[in-house]
Amino acid sequence: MLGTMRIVVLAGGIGGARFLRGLKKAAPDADITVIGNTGDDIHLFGLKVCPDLDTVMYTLGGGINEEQGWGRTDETFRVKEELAAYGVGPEWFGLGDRDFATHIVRTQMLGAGYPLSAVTQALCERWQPGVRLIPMSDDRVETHVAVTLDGEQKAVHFQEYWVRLRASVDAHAIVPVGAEQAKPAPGVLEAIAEADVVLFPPSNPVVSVGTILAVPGIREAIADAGVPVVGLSPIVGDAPVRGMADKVLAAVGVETSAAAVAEHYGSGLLDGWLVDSVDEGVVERVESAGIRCRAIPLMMTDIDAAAEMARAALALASEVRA
Ligand code: FO1
Repeated sequence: MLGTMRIVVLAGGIGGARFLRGLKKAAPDADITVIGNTGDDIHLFGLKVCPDLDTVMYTLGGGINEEQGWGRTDETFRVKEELAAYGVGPEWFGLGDRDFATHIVRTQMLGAGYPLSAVTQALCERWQPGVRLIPMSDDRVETHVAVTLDGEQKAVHFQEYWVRLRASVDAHAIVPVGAEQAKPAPGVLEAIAEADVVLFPPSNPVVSVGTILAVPGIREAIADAGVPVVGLSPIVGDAPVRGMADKVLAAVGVETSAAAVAEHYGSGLLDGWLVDSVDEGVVERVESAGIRCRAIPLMMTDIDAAAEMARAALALASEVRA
């Protein structure tokens, strides 16, 4: 390919961030735009928290808590303890002191009238993630999960479902509240139109990539861009590599398997799909759905493993382009 390769990646939290770290290593000269999921965002203590944007920013900027995969390194929880002493919760969400500073700056800028995309750019001035990180939308979108608790049907915020309930109850429905009215943030559609390749990392297909695709215009722009779209399965064997993809896939009627997730995206969107070596057996099924498929190791055990996955995704992209 002549010139700088322009890559657009739709990213959720941990899986997206770790894949991006590998992609940067695999394609150091590429121009990478990350469209981040903001459906996980939550307002707590009067502050706006954007877990997925922050996970990408901290991971690529060297500030992430590696073991946890979210939050800051060397974290302390003094502020949270003091809030708890006032009886102010929620106690189930772990916000550390260093992380708090990010949310204070973000909330202050939003209050001053800056859109989330401009705020994210300002936060990235510090972290220098080496990619252009854009929220999917400047408009508020909040993923809610319909559950039955104590015999009662109710909708809870995604963070409450995942962090407080630990996805221990079935999800009946996943609703990206506000998505229908949301507009893609400035730069999102332009980046897609100018991309040479679009990648879906092994992020959650429903609450991460699915939420981004639910913003009107984004799915259409990707399908119409006329460039290879390649995804990596977040399901290995019959289980999610991390997180609760099985619970939220069940809520949208999709079986937890690498092949079913590819079919869920569909050949109208996806040109190529990478599955783990243990799922070699589904390659034929995915290909018969009109999606080019390869089986390779998909465990991001370290940066080199993630870089190998990124190389395979880019190789599959050039293969489907040919
Ligand atoms: N995940 C947890 O399991 N427990 C937490 O207390 C928690 C706090 C938290 C604070 C800031 C942040 O950026 C992320 C945080 N996460 C926490 C991760 C987050 O809940 C999810 O993993 C993502 O939203 C899913 O992509």
